[in-house]
Amino acid sequence: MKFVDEAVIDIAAGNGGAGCMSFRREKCIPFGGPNGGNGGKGGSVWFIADRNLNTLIDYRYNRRHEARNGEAGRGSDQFGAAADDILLRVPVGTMIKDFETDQILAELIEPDVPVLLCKGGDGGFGNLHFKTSTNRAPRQKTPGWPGEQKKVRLELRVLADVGLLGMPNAGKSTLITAISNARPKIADYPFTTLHPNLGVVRVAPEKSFVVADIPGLIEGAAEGAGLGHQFLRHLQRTRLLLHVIDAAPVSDSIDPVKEARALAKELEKYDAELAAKPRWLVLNKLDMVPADERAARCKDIVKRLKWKGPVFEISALAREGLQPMLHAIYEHVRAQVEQPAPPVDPRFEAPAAPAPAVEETVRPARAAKKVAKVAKSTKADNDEPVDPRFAPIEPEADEAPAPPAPVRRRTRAA
Ligand SMILES: Nc1nc2c(ncn2[C@@H]2O[C@H](COP(=O)(O)OP(=O)(O)OP(=O)(O)O)[C@@H](O)[C@H]2O)c(=O)[nH]1
Ligand SMILES: [Mg+2]
Repeated sequence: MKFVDEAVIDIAAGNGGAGCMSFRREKCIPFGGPNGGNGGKGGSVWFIADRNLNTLIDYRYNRRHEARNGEAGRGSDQFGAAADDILLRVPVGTMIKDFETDQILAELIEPDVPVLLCKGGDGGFGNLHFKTSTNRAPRQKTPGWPGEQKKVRLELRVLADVGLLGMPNAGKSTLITAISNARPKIADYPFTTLHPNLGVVRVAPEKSFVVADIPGLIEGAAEGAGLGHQFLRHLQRTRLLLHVIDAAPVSDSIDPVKEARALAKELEKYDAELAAKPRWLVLNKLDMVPADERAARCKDIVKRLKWKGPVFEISALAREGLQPMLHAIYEHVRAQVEQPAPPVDPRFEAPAAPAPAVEETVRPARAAKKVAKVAKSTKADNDEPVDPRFAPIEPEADEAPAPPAPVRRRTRAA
């Protein structure tokens, strides 16, 4: 099936139905009163991410999606029926942008969570709605509200943890075939891969991550050389880029270092944020290099590139050197994924905090309470609060009481 990762479509919600103006007219029932019903609500347009889709091809050929209008109200107290909403299914990872302003309207990352894009118009009021005790024969009614309409651009950005980046024929598809369940086409001519392929890599039974293989990138891709650089958008949601380099080019005129630098420049031109993502070097096709030359060749490439980040020396075809690389990637991806706290079942007690911490937090509070209680009781006993600065000084136990001061008496002179 053809892979399409971009489409422009028109979406329109339904208009609300008009309200009705009508009066009850029946033999022997004079002044029957108003009985015009309200209009129904127009249908809304929702988008939902579907795990079973991986291309936007349906939207390339079917470009206008409209929900139906709400039904108008009628006499005899009949309200108009609301129209059904429409649900447009897109692959997980689709981004919906306004065509005119390029503003992001929604990103469908979670599968099966509907997102409202165009709200249907509300129905108008019939004259029954305007009936009051003082206005018993209202002749008002309102038309329905118009539904929203939008022209949107759908862009698919695949959801992968790791992206493979490299010149054509570097061995990206061979690598994803060796490490995952993906089976893309592999051939010894450039641009074998024309659209992204996803593969799940299982490092251990419960440990896995997703890799994306994209078409090769060449110098001048920003100007449209090769397949251009539009498919780089599929790497924007990854957490790590693996820059695959053919360390054993077929001809001596091809310099892997020069090619690697050109590719880094193309990344910069496309998006500075993408270029700033963590990037690891993967030197491939080392089975083509004699064993005694391998170390020197790799060292030379790394030195000339002035590369400071991690480097892996592998052969995707011979499946050599893959395991250490996969474990390192898994650890990196795991460290970046935020682990949400496990939900606490309210029926069971929360795990107890360490004892000293509890003591520390509870003690001062209890102590403060005790002090307050004591203070209160003291206050109740003695009306006047005692200021410690003026409290009577108690003599110490071992100190002898001070002798009474001599009493001076005036003696009368005889
Ligand atoms: N000897 C050897 N050949 C390899 C290795 N990896 C890939 N190749 C060969 O290189 C050629 C290109 O491999 P692909 O995996 O199609 O390369 P690619 O990077 O996906 O190329 P594009 O899809 O065109 O961008 C094929 O003939 C592979 O057999 C390797 O480790 N050793
Ligand atoms: Mg390929």
